[in-house]
Amino acid sequence: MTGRLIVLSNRIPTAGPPSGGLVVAIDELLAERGGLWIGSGDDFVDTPSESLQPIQGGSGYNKAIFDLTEQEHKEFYLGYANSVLWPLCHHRPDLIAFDRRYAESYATVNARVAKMLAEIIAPDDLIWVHDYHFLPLAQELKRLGVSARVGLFLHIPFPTLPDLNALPEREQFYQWLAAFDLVGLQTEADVACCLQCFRAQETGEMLFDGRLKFQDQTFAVRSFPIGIDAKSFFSIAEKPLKDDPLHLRKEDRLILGVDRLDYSKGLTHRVRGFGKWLEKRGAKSPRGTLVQITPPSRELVAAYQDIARELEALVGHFNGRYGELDWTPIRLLEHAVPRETLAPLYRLADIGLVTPLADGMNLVAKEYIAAQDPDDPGVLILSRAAGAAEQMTDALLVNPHDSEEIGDAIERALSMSCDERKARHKALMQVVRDTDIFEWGAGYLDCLERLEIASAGPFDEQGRFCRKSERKSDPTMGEVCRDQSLDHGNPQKIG
Ligand code: ADQ
Repeated sequence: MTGRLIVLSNRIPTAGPPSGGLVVAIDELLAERGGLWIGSGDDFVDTPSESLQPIQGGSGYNKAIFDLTEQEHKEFYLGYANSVLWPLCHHRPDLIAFDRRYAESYATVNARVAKMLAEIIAPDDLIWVHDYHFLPLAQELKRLGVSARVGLFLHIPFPTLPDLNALPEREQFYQWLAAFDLVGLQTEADVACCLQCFRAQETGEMLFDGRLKFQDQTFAVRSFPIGIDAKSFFSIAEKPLKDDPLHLRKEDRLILGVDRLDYSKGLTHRVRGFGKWLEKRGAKSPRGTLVQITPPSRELVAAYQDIARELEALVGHFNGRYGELDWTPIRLLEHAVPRETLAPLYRLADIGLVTPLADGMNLVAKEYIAAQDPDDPGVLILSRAAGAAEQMTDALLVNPHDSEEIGDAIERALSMSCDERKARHKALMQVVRDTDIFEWGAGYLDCLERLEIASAGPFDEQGRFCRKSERKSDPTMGEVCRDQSLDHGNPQKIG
């Protein structure tokens, strides 16, 4: 058993009890094993402190924040993280903001956070870094002589090799990642992409034990598909909404979209797809109303500023064209709604429409499934470009760029028999339950802790790390993946 768990994420819940799947999971993991959660504070300062500042709020563990200046918020967070790395990883190199000050600020903030961390890390601590805001952190810690194990989990897609070539700091990008002991990615497709990028480098090679070597660093890359707290989501969804906020007719159908306002979420393509369905809808078809709940995000980033206008124009166009005196086909809400409203809305919806153009996982797809009534479930229409599509193959999978295909999927979902809906939901619910947020957190940490023992095995034949629930005990090989045996496959000993 290793020492303390130290979690670093850009955001940290600073007030009140934790809410939201990821935050709850990290809170529970830390409460169970003790440790420290570090993130940036809510207020900007003129001169950032050189040490971490403890804050109240962790039950059974500690919390601390680091400062950012307003300039750093602009250049490190809105700049390098969200105007360079975010578009890079979401296949939009055309949207990358090429401003060298962003890279400088990113390096400065990461170096400062690493220095503050280095002062408090003990050699047997486990450091778990979240997301693209802190890619250089392990390299900085190593420079400072920290020997503790450091893992990264990237919540967004891994960039493709051609896209990575658009990054001015591409050389550093490889060094940043290789300095971690474990790079956790959402999907097997992301792992394949990461391996391809490293193997294309002169000094990149794959070792026999499945780890990667780059220059003088050796590290592991594995997929850990993130999940939700399915049980709690189901129980919130079961509580019906007070009064009927939608006022739809009994025979009307509800189609629901829930996403941050982001170009990666495919919102205009989605509305065009719904427009195709409206266009083809027969005179006797039921009315379908699309409720799209879309709170703004990163409004100060240039690439985000036109999306709302474009979306509003499209919604106005289709409502004008297909609406009737007593029916507005698309309702657009540009603000968040509380979870207590969102979960029962998912349950009411005949279709969950989740069509991002690129997405690390997409938790809305999993929340929609968890919220359904198993005896009369709705249908999930899911983009093939969402990480979730790798696991949720019983959804109606669509090409998010093709509005015709989205329109046809809506028609198919609305006419699907109850038996087919139930069978698809059952299979999807199994996936959501088996890979929930707690399994994800425990699986990642288990892998990070076991790295020295036979390179973090066991892995299945696709190179995916097997979680505790997926393993069996083999008399000669120790713990192996359940679907492997000595006769077929290549189990790796871990203990
Ligand atoms: P996001 O891009 O934020 O997350 P997603 O996975 O869908 O995307 O999570 C969004 C969360 O915010 C969900 O829990 C959802 O319920 C909530 N939310 C979204 N719109 C809302 C609204 N209008 N009102 C209230 N709540 C809303 C990033 C990556 C994803 C990855 C997650 C987790 O981009 O690919 O799945 O991290 O790793």
